[in-house]
Amino acid sequence: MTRVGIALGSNLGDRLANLKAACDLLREIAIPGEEFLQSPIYQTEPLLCPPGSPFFYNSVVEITFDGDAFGLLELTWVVEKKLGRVGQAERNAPRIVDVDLLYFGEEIIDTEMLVLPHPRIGERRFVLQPLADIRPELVLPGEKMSVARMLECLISNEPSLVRVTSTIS
Ligand code: PH2
Ligand code: MG
Ligand code: MG
Repeated sequence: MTRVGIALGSNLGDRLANLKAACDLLREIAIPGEEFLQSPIYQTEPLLCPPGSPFFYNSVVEITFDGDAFGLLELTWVVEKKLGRVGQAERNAPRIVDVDLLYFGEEIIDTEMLVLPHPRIGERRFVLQPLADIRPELVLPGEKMSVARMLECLISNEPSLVRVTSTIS
């Protein structure tokens, strides 16, 4: 059994409902009775998205999962599909939901399909802030600093995030 961090984002349709629905599906994947951590939801400015993209709602959850990282990766695709996400040609085009693995326990994975910990955690306030809300003391595999410290050290042009709710559900 492994503690796993997962980032959720939505910038299409009812963003709050989309994040809640994703969270409900992740509850079905998580081991029942184990702690299900969920950050507040933030409204965030699109980063490296096509011009005119809507603002995102972002949050992070941490669950306990029984299985391997690639199995969980496939389940995240199932969640995205169930909520109606369709493949788009344009990079970072608006999406109903984006479910990204951030870390899988202590594992370091570097394959074409999956890189963990997620290589851009340290650059993204829309990930670091909600992650620091739920796991400030966490030191990601391969890192020296805690997540809270990474957030303090973040140099980013992203404007500060606007908190929309205190938890997802
Ligand atoms: N996701 C991206 C690219 N840019 N910007 C924000 N604010 N939030 C996201 O979730 C996001 C992004 C790629 O998945
Ligand atoms: Mg993403
Ligand atoms: Mg993704």
